[in-house]
Amino acid sequence: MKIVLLNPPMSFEAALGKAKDIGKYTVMIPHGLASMAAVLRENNIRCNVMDAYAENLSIKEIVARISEHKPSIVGISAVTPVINIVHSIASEIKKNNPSVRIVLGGPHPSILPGEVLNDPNVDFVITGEGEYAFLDLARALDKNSDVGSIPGVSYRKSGSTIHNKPATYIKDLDALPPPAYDMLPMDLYTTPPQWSLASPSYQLIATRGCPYACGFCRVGLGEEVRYKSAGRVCDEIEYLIEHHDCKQIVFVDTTFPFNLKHAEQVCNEMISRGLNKKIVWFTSTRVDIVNQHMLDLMYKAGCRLVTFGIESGNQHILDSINKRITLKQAEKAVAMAHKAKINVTASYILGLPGEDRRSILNTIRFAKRLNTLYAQFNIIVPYPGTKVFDYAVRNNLLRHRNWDSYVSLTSLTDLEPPFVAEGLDKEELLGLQRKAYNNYYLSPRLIMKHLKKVIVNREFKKYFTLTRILFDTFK
Ligand code: B12
Ligand code: SF4
Repeated sequence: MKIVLLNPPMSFEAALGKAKDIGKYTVMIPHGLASMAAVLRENNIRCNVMDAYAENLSIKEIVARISEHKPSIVGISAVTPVINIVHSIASEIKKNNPSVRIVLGGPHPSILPGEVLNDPNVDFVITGEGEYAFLDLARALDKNSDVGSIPGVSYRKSGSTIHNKPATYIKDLDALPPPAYDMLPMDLYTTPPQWSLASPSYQLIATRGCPYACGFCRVGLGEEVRYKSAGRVCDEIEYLIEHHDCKQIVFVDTTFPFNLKHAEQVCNEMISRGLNKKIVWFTSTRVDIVNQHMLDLMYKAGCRLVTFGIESGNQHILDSINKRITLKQAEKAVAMAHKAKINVTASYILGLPGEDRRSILNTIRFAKRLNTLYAQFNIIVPYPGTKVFDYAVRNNLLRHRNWDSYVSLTSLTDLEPPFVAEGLDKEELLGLQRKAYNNYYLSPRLIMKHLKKVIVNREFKKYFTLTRILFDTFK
């Protein structure tokens, strides 16, 4: 039995329009596939990872490579905006290799397995974590045995769609083998310039799961947070230093640190192994989780940049999306991070349900008051499985289900926003996003702050790239 795991490509031009160059800077390790590949290998199953996103492969090139590998199963990962490309790839693979079984997994198939299985070229969907469900499915297919008892698997049988009982989430993340980095094109991975503190930079996962259920979000790895031990996290970092000369780690967890105890364990282990002298790191966490002691320790362990999801400058909007934070907590967390000498990226969402021009202007004002080094103003995308999606459907505000357009939206593409809140129209929303970026980054106070960093840290190349991207994007 031979398996190919595929990270599908995405058209930067279609998704990012004039800002397509940004795509080149956001090619990150597909950690889900890397972990699944490691589990297959550990169980003596031959497997390859094809990162068509990183290699920017066309459908033709993907199909040609798959024909060379001659796999019996192809597993493909899908987020919402790539699902249509994934269906096209599945169709082309089947045309050339009709006996290959196609299995889909990842955030989009996990929430809409029935819709995905309407495509006759897709044989199975695995919902939730893929490692063990995929291993069990592959073994069952190899032996031609029944798949009905494998948790997490959906499939067609006699004209109807069967959803087996859901799989339980993996309790002990340390029991997973380390990600199969050796199967990936490691030289191709990049970190967006605003997250980039040193190069080469690689991504890592220290936890899985999130209990918060914010209205705009659904990651799909369960509500219970599971942690890699401090030793395991540091072993993975040491591997990346030894084998790939890693100088920066980007934690792509939904929330890391998630609590003080784990933060202390990981940071102290980094310090005791001297990793804080070899790498710097960046992470995303919540404003209600951090405290001064934690941030000071994070700095000591090498953290230089943190993202807080602040989302809105309006308390009633924060409450309506179930963010469970207050504006006061946001201000305090940013002040504490600055005191700890950690720079901050604040992430905001514009156009949430109930928003109008006034509330968005409030968010822009609030963002300016916080004065973080970077601010990101994303327009809401109602991903299936989120409460915002359900709200849009319920209130007849979902304008289309063209999944290709479910990407970060800007006025630089011709993509139609799938949702525009009742108090706004599309042009106004896009105009407010432009205003947010212009107001934020053209403030003399922030320009001075960045200039100081350019000179003190000699970050000329990074700032040249960032300025070019911003100029291309918002000129
Ligand atoms: C890093 C990251 C990126 C990186 C790299 C993505 C990549 N190649 O992996 C970049 C910056 C490029 C990115 C881009 C986007 N991302 Co992103 N990203 C993440 C992030 C933070 C981490 C992904 C990760 O490594 N997770 C850890 C691993 C272990 O989990 P996993 O990937 O989900 O994999 C497990 C299961 O899903 C499953 N599985 C996954 N693939 C497969 C395949 C098969 C065959 C099977 C059986 C199972 C399976 O098994 C895996 C192991 O258990 C997640 C949030 C998160 N923390 O998960 C968002 C997330 C996946 N991204 C999301 C989104 C929306 C996007 C964008 C559309 C944003 C945009 N620009 O508009 C783009 C899409 C571009 C693209 N083609 O990928 C959403 C997906 C929502 C959705 N419904 O699709 C998430 C969940 C964030 C969120 N909260 O909304 N992303
Ligand atoms: S936004 Fe962050 S805290 Fe909220 S549900 Fe998503 S991952 Fe969890």
